[in-house]
Amino acid sequence: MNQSPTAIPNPPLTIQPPAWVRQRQLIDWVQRVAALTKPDQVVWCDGSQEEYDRLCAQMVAAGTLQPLNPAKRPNSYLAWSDPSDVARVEDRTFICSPRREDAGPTNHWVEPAEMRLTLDGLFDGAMRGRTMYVVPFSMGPLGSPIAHIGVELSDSPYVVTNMRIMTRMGRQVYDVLGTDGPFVPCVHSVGAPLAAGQADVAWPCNDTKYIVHFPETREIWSYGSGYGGNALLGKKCFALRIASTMGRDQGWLAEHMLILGVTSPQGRKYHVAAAFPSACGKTNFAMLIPPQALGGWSVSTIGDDIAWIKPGKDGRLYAINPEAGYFGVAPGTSEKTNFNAMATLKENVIFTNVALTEDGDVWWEGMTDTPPEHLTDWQRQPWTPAIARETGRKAAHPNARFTAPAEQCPSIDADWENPAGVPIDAFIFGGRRSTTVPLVTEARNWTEGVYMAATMGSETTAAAAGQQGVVRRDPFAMLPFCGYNMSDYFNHWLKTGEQLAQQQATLPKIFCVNWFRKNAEGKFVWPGFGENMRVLAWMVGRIEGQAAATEHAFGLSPRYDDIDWRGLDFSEAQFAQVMSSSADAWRAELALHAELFTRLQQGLPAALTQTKAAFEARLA
Ligand code: SAT
Ligand code: MN
Repeated sequence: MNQSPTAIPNPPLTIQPPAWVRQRQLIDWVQRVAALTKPDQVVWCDGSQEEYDRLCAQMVAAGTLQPLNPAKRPNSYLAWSDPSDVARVEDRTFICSPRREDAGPTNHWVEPAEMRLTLDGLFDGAMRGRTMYVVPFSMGPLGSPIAHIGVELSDSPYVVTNMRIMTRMGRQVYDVLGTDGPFVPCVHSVGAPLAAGQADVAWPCNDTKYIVHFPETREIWSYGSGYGGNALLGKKCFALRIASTMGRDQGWLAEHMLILGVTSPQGRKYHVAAAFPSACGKTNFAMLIPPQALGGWSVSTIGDDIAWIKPGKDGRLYAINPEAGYFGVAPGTSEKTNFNAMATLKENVIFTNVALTEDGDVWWEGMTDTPPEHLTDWQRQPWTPAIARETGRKAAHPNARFTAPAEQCPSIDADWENPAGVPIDAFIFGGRRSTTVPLVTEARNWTEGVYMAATMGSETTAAAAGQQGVVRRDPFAMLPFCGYNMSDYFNHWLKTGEQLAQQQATLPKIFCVNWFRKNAEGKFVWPGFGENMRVLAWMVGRIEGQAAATEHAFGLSPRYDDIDWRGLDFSEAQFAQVMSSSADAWRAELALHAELFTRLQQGLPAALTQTKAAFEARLA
């Protein structure tokens, strides 16, 4: 009997895992998610160059990617997102622990069963008309004792190609998993199913967005966005939110920190991990080129965004960069501000939301002193400097990004893939503050350092949707990324210090910095970038017990003469400007700390309220 093809009901989707996938639980999970999301097909990614090239070609055909001029930027592409999908959505980010207090007052919480019902509804058929890609990845060098594995199921080829740059992605991950190795399941859909015959758009997404974490079962579900931290689930969702809860349970730290190596002119090498909020210069600091006049310092890059830090047997803390690429902010990046980043971006890059030049290359504000005469801006509109002057329209979105392989960075550290990690000698915490917070302060002890980090404030940036330039408390630069109760997180840091001290270890020093002080005209006073080496050199001097410091109410600071000024015209008066902190300004600041503490209240470690009281007493 003849039946027309349309009358044949769809057979249940067969997911057909390749022979190299042997983890049974994983296969069952893929089957379940496919049954729920109903994609047209399932593709098991192997991470090969052929696969990457094929997906890029497919996205070029679909209008998602534009190939750049191979003579200018070999093997590189430009993506323009939907104008509504350009940054992380903190309001739509949820931590679904069983109890509200486990997520704490700084996270959005929904009861897990309730959230699962919502997600079941959203993901039912969400991948119709699309392909579901199975993306295995390792955060950290494959097989490192500090590394962990995740698998992302996504209906976005943009996500797959970005994940291949940002993580160790591909078939080799299954060898580490074996038949029963643990992995963090991550499900992602752009939330734009296609009906039969419906044409796709260049950047599918949905106005409804959910970025959901279940810390107890270590699961991630992301819906509605194709962008950065919302969609590349190895990054903020796994390597920070889920990993911070793993760290709490297993005695280690997952931090929003760059990691750098710094070698003194005498050839002694130290490692520093530094936390700054998104879009506050972590990538620039990690790739810093020391001024030549300082004579023989060098800086090498281990990571630019995330550090996983585990205590070693010797009582020191060892850090790895769990990522394999940089998802950095393009605007403001130039040969002057970050030469190494520009060199990293020469080839094999995916750019997102930067402008396109007439000769098929990319441009963004700050890349060159003089902008090109004609561009196509990130919203696909013609752009000229005159249009920009008239309308204020930017050629690149302020949160435009590059995705580039870490190994292409000229300053990459020889140990960046060392599975054992690098020993940390100092932590730096920094916010973006036009006023009040001095250029650099050293904590007198671990507890004081934890206090400084916990009470850090920063002006908001374009990295997250919402109002920009408003000061908010951003403890440890982890406000959007801590997967559990912030008070418990502070406690975890205090406990980590106590445990190291018990082993008679030398604890890393803790410093607080602010590169962003402005004068009355609203101009930055501190030159920043490579000149930050001067502050870093002073810190190394402090680690070595060589550099002097004076004590004041909030800790220890260099005097003008304690910093090496060779090759820079920076006066004592300017230094006083970036170091100044009036008692009134600090009283106002302490009132903001008090507000934070009131908000956190439950479980807030007594050591922090005591430290605050001690500061107040010193200030009185
Ligand atoms: O979260 S993103 O990866 O999009 C960028 C950031 O906020 O650091
Ligand atoms: Mn970041």
